[in-house]
Amino acid sequence: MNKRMNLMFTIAAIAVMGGALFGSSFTSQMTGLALGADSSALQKIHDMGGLELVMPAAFAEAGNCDSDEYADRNVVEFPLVGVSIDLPRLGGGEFSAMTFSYQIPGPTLRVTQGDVVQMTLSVPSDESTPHGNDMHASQVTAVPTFGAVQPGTEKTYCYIAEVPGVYKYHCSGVNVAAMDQHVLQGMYGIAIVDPIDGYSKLAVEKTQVNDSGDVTRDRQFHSGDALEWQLQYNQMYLTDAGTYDATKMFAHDTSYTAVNGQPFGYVPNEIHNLLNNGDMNKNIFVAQPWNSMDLHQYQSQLLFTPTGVHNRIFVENHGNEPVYFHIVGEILDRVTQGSRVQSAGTETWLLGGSQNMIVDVVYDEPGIYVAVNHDYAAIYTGAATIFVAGLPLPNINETAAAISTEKYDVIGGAVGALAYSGALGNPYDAIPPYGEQSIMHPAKNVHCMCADGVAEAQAAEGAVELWVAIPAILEESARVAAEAAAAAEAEG
Ligand SMILES: [Cu+2]
Repeated sequence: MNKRMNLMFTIAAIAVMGGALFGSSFTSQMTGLALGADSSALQKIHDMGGLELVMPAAFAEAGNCDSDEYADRNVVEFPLVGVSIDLPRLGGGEFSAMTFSYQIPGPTLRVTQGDVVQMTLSVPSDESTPHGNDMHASQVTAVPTFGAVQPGTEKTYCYIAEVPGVYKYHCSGVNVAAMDQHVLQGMYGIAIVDPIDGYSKLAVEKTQVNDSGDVTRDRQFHSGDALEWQLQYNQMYLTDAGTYDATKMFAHDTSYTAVNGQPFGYVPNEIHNLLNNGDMNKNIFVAQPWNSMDLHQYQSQLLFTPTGVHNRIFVENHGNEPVYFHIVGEILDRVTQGSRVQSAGTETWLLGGSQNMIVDVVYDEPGIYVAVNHDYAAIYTGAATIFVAGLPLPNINETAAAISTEKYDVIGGAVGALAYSGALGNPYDAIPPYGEQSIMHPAKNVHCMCADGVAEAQAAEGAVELWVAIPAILEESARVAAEAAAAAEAEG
């Protein structure tokens, strides 16, 4: 059997499985390529009464939330909605997104090792397909726990988060059928399970010249508290119409590489240009694809951090291409998976599909650093994420100082926070929910590949709508300048 036939066989088998379990509901999800092969086998399974008959009845209790085991533990509820919506795509137009709770990625769950997670997935009655949720942080029978939830119904299961680390969760499609489509169109997210005894302190390799003039090791330590980030990688395979393109997926022909649901979602925009002496042609990065305040929550943003601070980055690869995680200009000070350190002082760390890590990094020098998937096809399709450490941009500092007013102290906020996030905030969707050892970001701005309702909820939590704030700051600055000029003229 050649490779192609093997592939066809696998797809046919999955189609049979999905079809047998869920009758005809799966068929709209499968591509013609997948279905053509073996409808007679499908009929045979159907005639047998479906594969569901082979499920042991004991599994009916899987994920039951009434277990005595949970009695004295902290229970964390995690409600999700499986829903299809249209979202904007790079270059204009929209794509047919599938989401958990109207956002890509879905909400991040954060618990402590030993907590009980009570996950409820509900699917609205007008949704065109069932969905399921496979949480990699759980250790429960996959069938029927991760099985499809029909439109108009909901399903709850519980598990103990026993092992610390970062874990993806993802739609399981219609009992595996069309799982590729559901995940690659947006149904994925992460759970962070904090270690029960906390994050360990970070050692960073440095050298120094001692009093005798010898170069010696100067290992520097940072506490386990950190400024935290989340970066989730995935591929997008789209037709021109914005629907899922299975042919491209099988060919590994990536349309875009998304980071937190958006290709090039963390690069400079016109706000930074406005501050950069207002020279809109002098970009500080070559590509500014989401470059207008009219884009609201979809406008690209930057990640701002002070120098000398312990950054903890939770990274997940949701896709089916490897992620060669590298930060241009930096060395990864530590790489951890689960509670085991895998490497320290390393240039790049490789994540296969559905693999994760925690990267600890301290930026020593003020400047621009770019987190990439060091696969050129990935970089140029969206996997470039810009960190700005400290206050390294003199033009912006000068302009920010000039537009600072009593009402909007732009430069004061930035200087006070030792990073531009003190004035512009950090993008909401790049920040995981705060844990016990999180250093607070000075401010957040509204940013996400999400429906307007999610953006409004971020704003209600205090995140800054920069498309509102920046014009107001500029207007106020102009008013103050005009008043000063009028006063000077009156005196003159
Ligand atoms: Cu789904």
